[in-house]
Amino acid sequence: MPLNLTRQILKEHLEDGELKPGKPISIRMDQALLQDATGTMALMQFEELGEPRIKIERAVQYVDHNVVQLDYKNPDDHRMLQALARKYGLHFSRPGNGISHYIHMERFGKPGQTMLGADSHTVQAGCLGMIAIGAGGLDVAVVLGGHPYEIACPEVVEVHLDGELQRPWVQAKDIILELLRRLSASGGKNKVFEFTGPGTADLSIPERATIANMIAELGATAAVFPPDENTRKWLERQDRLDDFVEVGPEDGAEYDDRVEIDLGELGPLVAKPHNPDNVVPVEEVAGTEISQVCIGSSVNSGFNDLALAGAILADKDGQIVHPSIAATATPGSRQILAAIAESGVYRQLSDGGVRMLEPVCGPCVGMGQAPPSDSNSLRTFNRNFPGRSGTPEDSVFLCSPAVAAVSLLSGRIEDPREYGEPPELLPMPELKPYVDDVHIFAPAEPEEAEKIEIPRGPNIKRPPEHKPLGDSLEACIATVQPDDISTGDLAPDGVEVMAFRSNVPAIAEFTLRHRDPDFRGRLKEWGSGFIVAGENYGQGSSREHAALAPLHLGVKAVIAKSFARIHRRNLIAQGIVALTFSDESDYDKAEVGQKWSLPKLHEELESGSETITAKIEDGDELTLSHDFSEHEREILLAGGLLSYLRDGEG
Ligand code: MIC
Repeated sequence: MPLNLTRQILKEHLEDGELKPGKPISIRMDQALLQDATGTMALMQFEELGEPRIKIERAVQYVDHNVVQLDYKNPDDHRMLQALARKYGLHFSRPGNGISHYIHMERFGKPGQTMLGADSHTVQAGCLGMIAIGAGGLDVAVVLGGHPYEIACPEVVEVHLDGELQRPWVQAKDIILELLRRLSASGGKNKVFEFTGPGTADLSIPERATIANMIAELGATAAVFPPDENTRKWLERQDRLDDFVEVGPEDGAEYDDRVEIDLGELGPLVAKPHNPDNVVPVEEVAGTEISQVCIGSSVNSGFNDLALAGAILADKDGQIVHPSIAATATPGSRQILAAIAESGVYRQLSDGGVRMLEPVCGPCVGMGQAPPSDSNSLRTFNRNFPGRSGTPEDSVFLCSPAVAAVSLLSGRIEDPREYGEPPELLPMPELKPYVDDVHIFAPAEPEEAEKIEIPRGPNIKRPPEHKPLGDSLEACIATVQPDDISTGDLAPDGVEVMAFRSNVPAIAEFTLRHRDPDFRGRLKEWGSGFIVAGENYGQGSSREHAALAPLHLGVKAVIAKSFARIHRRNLIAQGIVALTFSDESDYDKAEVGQKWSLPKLHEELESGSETITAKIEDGDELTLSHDFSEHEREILLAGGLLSYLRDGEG
């Protein structure tokens, strides 16, 4: 059977298992990506593995998330990360270089390779034809140690793009918003989306990057854009022609499923609060008053994204950012910053009244630029989960740079097709002068590395211990949560909370603070507890703090209608049992404070039973399910992935 590209890459990297959708497979990883907010825990867990150096072709530690230096906490993390990277063999990208995903696409992504990253948007690198997957820090640590990564073999969905986008008013962002509209935030679970067709060939690499990045919002495993002439040209401009590899789907390649989009039919779309899949045509929200417009983030921070807003502001005399709104623009990387500065785009934006931000994640993760109370914010970002902007009762709309650019002028959401004649963009200057890696530091040589001492500040605490599972579990239900709880509900975004990413006891104090403020108090009183939740529990980011913090508070099991892929795995890796209801209506039986037990858990996991028996204190018995692989059952029995590997069972 002719193979699609995803299958070919998986086959070439397969260490164990069978390439049958749903079956567990272990994949060898060529590269790893870490960022500072997840990297501290990942590298401290790597230290626990006791390996002297990483055993992977290329790993890069970026600093782009926790860059607000309000006090010593974030800078202490960065200093530790730089030393850890130097010692253990990772490259280190200094703060100010840009957003990890954007730089990785510029400098390191390679067609045909695999990558695991401690960030859900690692998938962005799929724009260059690699399989790049987001994961929790511990899984990345284990991959750095030379182990393969285990996942359920994904289905491969062909996304066939026909026709042409009506640029500049309809953009790549609208393609991914359309996929979200059709398939929903959980519609990509255990799937890789491989893009084909003439509409795909027409997309630039940054446009593909926007789509690949936000494939994470579908809960998908990865996105793959088979490399082509555009990929070759991109790598050539980056002085990396040698990294180009001619791979692609075989003629007549088969896929497990297919989605078709006619780009000519597509109009501008907007995701309304509070989920990226809450997508409507722009007409439906046009006229909505806004207090803020933010352009940039790991998506839509390329040259053309910023140049369009600049050109609109410079298009007619007196056209400025409307006085009732605040606007920001973020370039994706130092290269883009240099390009907008040299071309004149920076000046257009700044003269027009846009606040120019440094190339970091910034407002996308609530690092500043929180919107005012009771107002709407329009952003070209990838997520709009409640409170993510830093304002608890926020109302964030996601859109393309075209919608954002025209809305700057009126202070209301506008349909860009009504703007009239599109303005001319300033041309992008030659990239050559900016392509260098002087700010990406290579690791130390092994002899020097041995002597490097790791500096740790007072906010840096070692990762929690894993304890082997007992025969059974018994605990009270500590909270009952609805569908679509995001990892941001469990470990919130923003300057205040994210500064505790290397301090699990401290970050645990913020768990579910908006959803259930008494949750922590209950757990402290009881010492342990279970979480009950609806569908798609743990959607969104890869932050394993959403598992580490509950673990610290005493959460032993989460019983949900369904889990998002990365968070499910993070729970297991940290030794928290992630179970589902065999009969979803049993969810309604759960009440806070009620005692539930899993009386035969150890035996059932050990024997490979497909179901787990649960009892409610009043005598009701129910059946729970799981989809643990054999390894995952062993990991849970050992109390977590670290103890599983340390005890030599891996
Ligand atoms: C995100 O976009 O949600 C983040 C912040 O990049 C996270 C990583 C983190 O929480 O540090 C992600 O996507 O995994």
